[in-house]
Amino acid sequence: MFTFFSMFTSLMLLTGITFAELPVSEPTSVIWGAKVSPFVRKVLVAMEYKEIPYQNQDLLPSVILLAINQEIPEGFSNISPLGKIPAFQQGDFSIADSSVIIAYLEKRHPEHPLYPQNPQLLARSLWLEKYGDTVLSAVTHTLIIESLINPLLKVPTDKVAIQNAIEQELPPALDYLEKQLQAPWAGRFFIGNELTVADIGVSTHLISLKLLLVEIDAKRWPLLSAYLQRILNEPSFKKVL
Ligand SMILES: N[C@@H](CCC(=O)N[C@@H](CS)C(=O)NCC(=O)O)C(=O)O
Repeated sequence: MFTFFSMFTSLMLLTGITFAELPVSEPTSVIWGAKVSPFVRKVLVAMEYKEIPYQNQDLLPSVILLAINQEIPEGFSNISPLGKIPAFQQGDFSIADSSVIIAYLEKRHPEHPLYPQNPQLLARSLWLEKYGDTVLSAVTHTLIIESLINPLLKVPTDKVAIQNAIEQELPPALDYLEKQLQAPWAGRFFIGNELTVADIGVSTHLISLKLLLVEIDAKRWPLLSAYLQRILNEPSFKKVL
């Protein structure tokens, strides 16, 4: 009798697929966090670049949800122990922190690598990612808190803090990045001609500046300003923005 099983086996013989090769459907990867966060954007761009399907679960950090009397989704504190965004969840596996998530994705999905193979270039790309996450993030953090979050919480905006961030803290950080684009190892991107985690880590904060209407002066930072234009034309960024 031609059963469903024999029909299935014949189909496999015809297509040359064996049982071991049958695609196992994986649980969907979920990125928790609102896209307005530069750190969430960082992970979403990495997912797009690596062509990993995902679902983005829009969510503000726990500290803000509490301040505006909104509920923290059940189980979120297990997924993100510090209540920060982004957090990654796939089935019963979860992990927080943008750099940790991208390192995991690189191991799990080595296609379209974001880490250079050369050890020194790898170190340089990790350094620039860290520079974005610390130095640039300090500036964007002040601007996001003062111009977006405080009005939401009905807290007065500290205009002096905004002015200091834009006029005192930002220019030397952009000077440093301009120099990095003159380095012998730089190309279209910070490290050669392929996108790396350095580009994602730095430009996610440059994009926050742009969204907050803080422009990079092309006269003072010509390479960086042209670089940001290139980044904004990259398909992985375009899909997230
Ligand atoms: N090192 C973390 C930083 C994440 C982060 O600070 N996210 C902000 C939103 S942009 C947040 O959740 N802040 C809430 C808090 O600090 O409690 C990462 O790379 O993911």
